[in-house]
Amino acid sequence: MPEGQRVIVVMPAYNAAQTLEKTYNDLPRDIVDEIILVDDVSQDETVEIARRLGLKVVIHVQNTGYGGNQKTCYLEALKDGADVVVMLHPDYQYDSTLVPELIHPILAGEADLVLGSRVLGGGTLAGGMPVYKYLSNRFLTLVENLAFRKRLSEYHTGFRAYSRRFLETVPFLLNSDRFVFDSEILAQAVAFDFEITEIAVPTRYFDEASSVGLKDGIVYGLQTLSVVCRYLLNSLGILESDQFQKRLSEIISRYHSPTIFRQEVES
Ligand SMILES: Nc1nc2c(ncn2[C@@H]2O[C@H](COP(=O)(O)OP(=O)(O)OP(=O)(O)O)[C@@H](O)[C@H]2O)c(=O)[nH]1
Ligand SMILES: [Mg+2]
Repeated sequence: MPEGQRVIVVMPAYNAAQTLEKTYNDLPRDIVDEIILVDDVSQDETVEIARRLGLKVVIHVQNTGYGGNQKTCYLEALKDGADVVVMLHPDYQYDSTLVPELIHPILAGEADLVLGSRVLGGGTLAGGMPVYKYLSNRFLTLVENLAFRKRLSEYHTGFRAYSRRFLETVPFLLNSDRFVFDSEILAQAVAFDFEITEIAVPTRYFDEASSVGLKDGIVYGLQTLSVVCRYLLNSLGILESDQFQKRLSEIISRYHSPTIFRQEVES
């Protein structure tokens, strides 16, 4: 809507019945053109609530995981003509009143990827982030900043905005179906040389806002380190990786391309 740009919010949802309506109510509707919720076979009333709220609902046949869910989210948003895509967890963990601030750098043409940083916001621990998650976040961020030659305050937020140009370029369909998808897409942003920026957002932790425990957290951390290694090996030319080299148009069936890409793709 702002400046003729179509803003679509996507929600990767899994058992979000307790928090979906609150998250929706905080969204500034005047700047959001469409909200898409992708349900990953929730066992609760997520789909019924989303339908009552009037969201566009896409239902997975089978549970794929958080990354798999995002793949559907972005494909749907591109098909629906998004210029800017906001990823918002329906677990009320992020302050959706801040969507205008989050998308501003993209609308202004200053960035293609914006991160809502809880570290930049300060009060990360006071907001309830468990100490072990905070320390791992700081450690992984340090490693990622060194590898990517950036100075971002955190890479592990789930509140992000992407430009259409970005989502039409990076081959995000090659990423994991698990939580590490979020780390992979950032490494792709660096590999494809997109401008990344961040805004400060508050930290909010409560029971329903987190399903990632110690075990999943460790898996996520180790997989993130492996993404960083793959990125470095690729950028040094030691081990080339399609994930950091192929464009989305090169990995998509040409029969689907016209519905996903705005410009015709040269083959
Ligand atoms: N599709 C899918 N989505 C999931 C799954 N588990 C969680 N989600 C969604 O992904 C979002 C993030 O999950 P969380 O468990 O809160 O993880 P997180 O926010 O990355 O980590 P925390 O910082 O611990 O909260 C939530 O909005 C869930 O609805 C899953 O198995 N499949
Ligand atoms: Mg969460």
